[in-house]
Amino acid sequence: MTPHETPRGPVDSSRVPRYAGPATFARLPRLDEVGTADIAVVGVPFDSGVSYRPGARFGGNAVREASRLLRPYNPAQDASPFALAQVADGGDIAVNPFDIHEAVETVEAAADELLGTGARLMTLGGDHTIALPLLRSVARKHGPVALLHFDAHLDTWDTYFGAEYTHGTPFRRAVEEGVLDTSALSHVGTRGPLYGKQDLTDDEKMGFGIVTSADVYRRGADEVADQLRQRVGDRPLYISIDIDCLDPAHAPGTGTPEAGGMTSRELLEILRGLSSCNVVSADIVEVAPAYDHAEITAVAASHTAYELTTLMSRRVAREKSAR
Ligand SMILES: [Mn+2]
Repeated sequence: MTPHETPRGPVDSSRVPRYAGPATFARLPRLDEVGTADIAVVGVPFDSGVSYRPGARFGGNAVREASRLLRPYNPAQDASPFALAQVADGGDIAVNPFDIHEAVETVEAAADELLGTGARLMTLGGDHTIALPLLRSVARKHGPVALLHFDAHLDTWDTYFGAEYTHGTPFRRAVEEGVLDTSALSHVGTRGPLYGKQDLTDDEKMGFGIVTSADVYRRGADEVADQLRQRVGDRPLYISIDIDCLDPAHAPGTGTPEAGGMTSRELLEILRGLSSCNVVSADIVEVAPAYDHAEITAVAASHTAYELTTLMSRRVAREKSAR
């Protein structure tokens, strides 16, 4: 897209009701309708890496359905994300459900292609396995990236049943492969029982800091966002959000729920506090609609994607005006 071209926005809801027509993310155009995008929203319907409840392969489309109600102006960030940048729905990456290694390769190749067009990625999972190929691809473009990982769990375990690629292991693999900047790694929303204290020792050795769910409650979203922003600085930042970072009251539709989580309000406020950060791509994973009720989880995920998209579109606009 040339800098003077006006981004094509969502379907006009004063003419076509929000519940009508195809459910692209936020009723935005498809990527093939606009050619290239500053931010491509892409689904990854893959859940062969889960250790407990399956079903996140249906997450992307559930989030798209729930995103019909997103409106064009975001007052919390004082920005119209779909006017600042071309955001488009790139459809789904078709991955092999029977071969995890092949699926990981497919996601990586698709991400390479999209990032190669200059787009930032807003990925809708799928289970957390997909963060590894996405991080590989992002690091190929930007070098090792800072990571904010919102999750009840560490996801830095080594293997499950001998498998190295699972939804509980992507960030250990990413550290081993050198695709993360180990001076700027944080988990946020961590809680729940572990296999042993060694899990925390190993995680710390990899370079992760931890902001627990209880820390967020005690210190508040603003202070937590300040701390995360200082840790990340202006490094290229990848944000990975496992929807189970939220309490099951706010996100029941997920594979490995843990009590005592953040509220959706806390998550959204922390993200809004990261407005100066250089978010180069992001994912939202582990939305499993079969366990959802009244779209509670999908609505939370769609609003989370909206805040992430706004962060990225503001950064795109700043970079364009600086050129
Ligand atoms: Mn996870």
